[in-house]
Amino acid sequence: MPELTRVRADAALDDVVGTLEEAGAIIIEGFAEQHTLRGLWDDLGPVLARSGYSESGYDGHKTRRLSSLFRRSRHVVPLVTQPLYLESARRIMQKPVHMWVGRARIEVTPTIQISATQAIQIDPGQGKQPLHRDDSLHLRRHPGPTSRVQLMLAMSEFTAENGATLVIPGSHHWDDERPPRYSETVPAAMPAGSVLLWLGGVYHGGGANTTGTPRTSLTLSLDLGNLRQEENQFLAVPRETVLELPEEVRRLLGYDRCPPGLGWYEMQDPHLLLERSESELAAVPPNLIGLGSPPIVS
Ligand SMILES: O=C(O)CCC(=O)C(=O)O
Ligand SMILES: [Fe+2]
Repeated sequence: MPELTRVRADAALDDVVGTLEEAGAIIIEGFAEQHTLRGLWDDLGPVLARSGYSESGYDGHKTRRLSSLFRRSRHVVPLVTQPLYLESARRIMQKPVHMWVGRARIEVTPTIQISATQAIQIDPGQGKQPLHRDDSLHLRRHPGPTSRVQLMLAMSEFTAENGATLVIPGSHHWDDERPPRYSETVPAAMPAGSVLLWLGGVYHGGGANTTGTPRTSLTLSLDLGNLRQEENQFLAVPRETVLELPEEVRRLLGYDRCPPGLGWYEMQDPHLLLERSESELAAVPPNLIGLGSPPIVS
């Protein structure tokens, strides 16, 4: 089995994008700053410890999961905005698409958005999770364009014995008839503070924890902006919290529209809702697609 490529947080963006496109996965060591990791433990650790086990075998009877992470911790922000993650996701998913509007050939570039957030703690005794592709949520067909780039932060060390995520490198190139096998996986063993990044079409699953201590992680996904978010971020993150976030993160949470015209509010860019009062918003002329007016050509 090919090993996972490992780089440090000072790696070049081109190299990370190249590895992700070819192998579908990469480990970046030293990704999270120490104070971010400590802050995540402070904010999420106690709540995670009180969270019950999942009811479903797929999610794990010995696995604790905690969601709504942008509501629970401001330390999630530097993870999603770390350029090796955010810019890789942009480069891989924000590919221009052309279309005809009348006789005008226009190119539009989709947005990307935060989809799901979870802290995942695999406790001793948890078995392997079934191998799966996370982009199956959107019924994607393979091989095909990538619609998700996912991050898994090791909040504690990941080892082959304690449940490190199992990954099949290159499996995003497979078609939809080939089933995944555990014998084809490699464990994403990595020190705390490292991340595994992988594409939505790559087969993976949580590993078994045969040790006496939990494996703790945080995962979040960036999806193409024209798909439904896995976790309903409008319900998960209250407006007061959204208002404290930088504009780029607000837009990633869904206060944005994906060209040519998805996600509008009052026929406008929904981010205006965060910037203006209702009455100011009513005075803004409708601009449904936000592309300007393509020329009318006979
Ligand atoms: O916890 C892990 O290592 C993987 C979890 C996962 O892939 C999932 O729940 O979709
Ligand atoms: Fe998964």
